[in-house]
Parts: sequence; structure tokens; C-alpha cells
Amino acid sequence: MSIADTTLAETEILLAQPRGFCAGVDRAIEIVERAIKLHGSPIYVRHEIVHNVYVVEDLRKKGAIFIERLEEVPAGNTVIFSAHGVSKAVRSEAESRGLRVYDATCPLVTKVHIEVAKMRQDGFDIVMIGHKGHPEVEGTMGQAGEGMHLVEDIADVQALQLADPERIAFVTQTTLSVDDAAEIIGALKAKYPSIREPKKQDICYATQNRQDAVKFMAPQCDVVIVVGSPNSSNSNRLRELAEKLGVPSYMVDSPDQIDPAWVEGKRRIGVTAGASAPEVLAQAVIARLRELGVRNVRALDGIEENIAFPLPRGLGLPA
Ligand code: 10D
Ligand code: SF4
Repeated sequence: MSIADTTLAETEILLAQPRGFCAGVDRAIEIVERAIKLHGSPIYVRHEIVHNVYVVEDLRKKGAIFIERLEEVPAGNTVIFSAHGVSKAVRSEAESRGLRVYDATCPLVTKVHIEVAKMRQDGFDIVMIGHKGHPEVEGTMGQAGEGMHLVEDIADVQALQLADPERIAFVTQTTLSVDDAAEIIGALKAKYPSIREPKKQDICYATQNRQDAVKFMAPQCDVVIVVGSPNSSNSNRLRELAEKLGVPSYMVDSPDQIDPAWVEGKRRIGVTAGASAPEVLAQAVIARLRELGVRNVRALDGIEENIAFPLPRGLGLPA
């Protein structure tokens, strides 16, 4: 018997439900794979299709080339917009260059783009709650030439100076912390009582469900491991949430990043995965914890998601 066996034999892994891929990520990856099959490689993808190192590397091996600026796409080629969406300016640049475009923007991000366009048409200024520099925020802010105001926190709300407080609305990034967003929305409503809000909240079902699952799991755990890449907003929010619930929490891209000291002497280890992290990585994390001596794994109860989004025209037939 190894030393690890004696220390972790009684330890249990709790697996969050739901975890991992959401419908928007499934669809975005499928779009890249089908485009490569249909047109051959290379296929250019503007920005990481989703924020996950493993997914991006896998698609690179299959023939995808990831770029940040459309000018990197040679004339006559195909480009795919990432699941996070793009601004109107990027869309028109692709059009004016005559590139073949497949749009992998998640339909739930597109829903926010449509809200922005409609409210700008109605003459509203729009406050977006989101993280500065994130591609989804750039894409959504870029649905209108002017009248967009980004706030990241309550201090930003306090600093806002808007010309007509009677004609303002707000939208949010889809992957925010549900609780932090509620506080910021509270501050907005206190300052601008007639602010118009989205009919259905912009934080998506997958973000909500994964955060709810961590709220259920973390209080039962001594440590939480989140599978996700450092630039993944929704994965970071899961780690932060577990930490806010008082549980030491770590985010890993792969099982080799697990420090055995994190789990030493712990009775229950919670495992979850961000919306862009594949199940194969969650299983690899479990396998690594088993190697360290953990014997028991228990999948927690939680919502079963059965949402799927249709593929864009031209890629929808069986590949
Ligand atoms: O950073 P993030 O959470 O927005 O994106 P990630 O690619 O990690 O997950 C999928 C979420 C998307 C595309 C935003 F809706
Ligand atoms: Fe779409 Fe939500 Fe997934 Fe983002 S996290 S891709 S908005 S389903």
C-alpha cells in the first residue's frame, strides 16, 4: 500500500452536475469541425473558438488556424467567428473582404446583440455590465457606434454620467457571477429607477446552472477543483464562487497541474468544469486523484440539460 493510499483511501470526490460543455460550446466546436470537413484545411478562426487550451489545440491539429485580426486571413479563405461573438465592424470587414464566414457566436450572445440594436433604435443609451477587454464585451459593445457604457462594478455605476436618465437600458455579459451582477443591477436601479431591463436575464442558463451546482457542492467539500483555462470567464467565476463559500479552490487546465498538497488530508474533493472545458479533462482529473489514492467518486444530483442549438445554414446536414 502506498503512502497516498493510507491518507486518501477514505476521501470522496464529489462531481458537480451540471458541469462542462454548454450548448453554445458544443455548437461552436461542431461548426469548426464541419467547416474543415466541407472545405478542407486550413480554416481560419477569429479568436479562440472557446477559451480552452485543450479544445484549441485539438482543432489546430485538425486544420484550424486561430487568428486575432481578420487581416491575417488570406483573401478567398473561410473564417469562423468565435462563440463569444464579434462587433458590427468585424462583420462588415469580413464582408467587404469577401471572406466566406461561418458564425459560431452562441445564439444566447446573439440574443444580447439583438437587444442592443433594438434599444439603440428606440433611442436608449445602454449600460453593459461586463469585464473590460473580454471578447464578448467587445462584440456586444460593438453592436452600436455610440451610446454604450461599460460598467464592471458598483464604483463604475456611481461614476456614470448619462444625459437622459429616462432613456437608458442595461444588458450584461452572459457569463458573469449571478450574485455580483445582481448587486450591480441593484445599484443601477437605485440610481436610475426607470432603467429598462432585459425581458429575460442575459446571464445564460449554463452559467446559472453551473454556479447553482457549485453552490450545492462546495459546502459539502474541503477543497474544490475547477477544470478550465485561465482566460475563461465562466470557469473563473466558478472558482471564485467556491472560494467565496469558504472552500479553498483551484482552477486547472490539465491533471498535471494538480498539486498533491491541495488534497492532502481532505475528506471531500469537489470537481467541476467550466462551460468550455471538455469532459475528457474532468475524467483525467478524477484519474489523477485516483492515482493519488482517492477511491470513491460520487456524482451529485443536479439539473440535466438537454438544450441544443441548430447549426448555421450550409453546415447543418449530417457531415
Ligand atoms: O470566457 P467565457 O466564459 O466567456 O468563454 P468560454 O469560451 O470559456 O466559455 C463559453 C462561453 C462563451 C462563448 C460566452 F458566452
Ligand atoms: Fe452560450 Fe452560455 Fe455557453 Fe456562453 S456559456 S456559449 S452564452 S450557452
